[in-house]
Amino acid sequence: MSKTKNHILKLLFENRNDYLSGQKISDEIGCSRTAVWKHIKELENEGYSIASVHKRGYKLIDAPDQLSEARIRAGLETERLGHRLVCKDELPSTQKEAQHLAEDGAEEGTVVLAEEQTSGRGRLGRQWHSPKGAGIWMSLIIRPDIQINKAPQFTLLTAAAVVKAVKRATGLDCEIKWPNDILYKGKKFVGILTECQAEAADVKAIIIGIGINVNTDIEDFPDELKDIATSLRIEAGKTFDRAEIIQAILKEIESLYKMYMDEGFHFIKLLWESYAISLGKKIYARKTNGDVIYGLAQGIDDEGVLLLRDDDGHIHKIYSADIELSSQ
Ligand code: BT5
Repeated sequence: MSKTKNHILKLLFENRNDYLSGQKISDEIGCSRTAVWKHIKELENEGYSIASVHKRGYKLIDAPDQLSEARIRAGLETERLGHRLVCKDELPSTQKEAQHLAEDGAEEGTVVLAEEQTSGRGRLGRQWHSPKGAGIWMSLIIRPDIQINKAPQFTLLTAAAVVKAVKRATGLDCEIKWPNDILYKGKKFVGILTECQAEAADVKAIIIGIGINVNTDIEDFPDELKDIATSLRIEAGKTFDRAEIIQAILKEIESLYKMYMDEGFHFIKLLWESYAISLGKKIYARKTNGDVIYGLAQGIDDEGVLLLRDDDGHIHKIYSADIELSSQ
């Protein structure tokens, strides 16, 4: 979409409840009223419904359920995150695209979004189911001045921010399963994948991938996910505006990120623990090498590592694993 058309759309979204005069739009954008009218016609051809009333101007009545830059920008309250938004219809993976952009020097706050991912990725090469228009598939580039061993803390920071944002945007209370799953009543609807670009021990970029099942219906899930996955629409029985959830997430990540850089991990850790379901419970941790450790999830340490006490009282530090709650 051209820059001018995008700008007009943003103004229409920002003034959704009012008519906006053609003159006001042309003054703001610096183009003629005829040019504004032409762009409005183009937007209508793309599926936007815009009322046009003589002497009053234009008003947005309805918009296609599409994640456009203009839609997300109108109402985005962040200072830095999202100041560059790359919105695509289809990508193999937003994570891969963001990795390339970060390598090419994309600035902090760049966000990549796709309506559909054809090879969405989870951890350890697993797949992430990302059907068209049903969810939020996004990757955010940040460039904190930290050492690489601190990077996993950003998975926990992101999880806490997403829980807060989902509550704010939808009213639903959800929980975190260490390290990167967000569940509602025991079913997963958010996955987080943080990846790092580093030089020696210094972080150059962290790419935070967030996948959220927003308006997915149960029949959209493949059979193997039907019993373990859910979506906000399935749980709340209504359709959500994905742009509002994205705005809330970027806002929450920005404020926790600022807190992290000013005061360190401590507060984030407390917040994360308040949302975690597994703490204080007996769990099985299946490590990447296949070993399974059984014990009590005691908490996380200051690096974000899970501390597991086995029946002999020995404390295991779990850096990477899948965990399962024990029924005992
Ligand atoms: C994750 O991995 O949960 C991280 C998922 C990150 C996805 C985002 S979307 C935007 C960005 N671009 C990408 O390509 N990826 C990121 P993990 O903990 O490994 O969980 C993967 C497992 O979750 C799979 O093996 C399935 O069992 C399950 N799963 C796959 N798709 C799902 C979905 N849509 N909803 C719930 N569970 C799913």
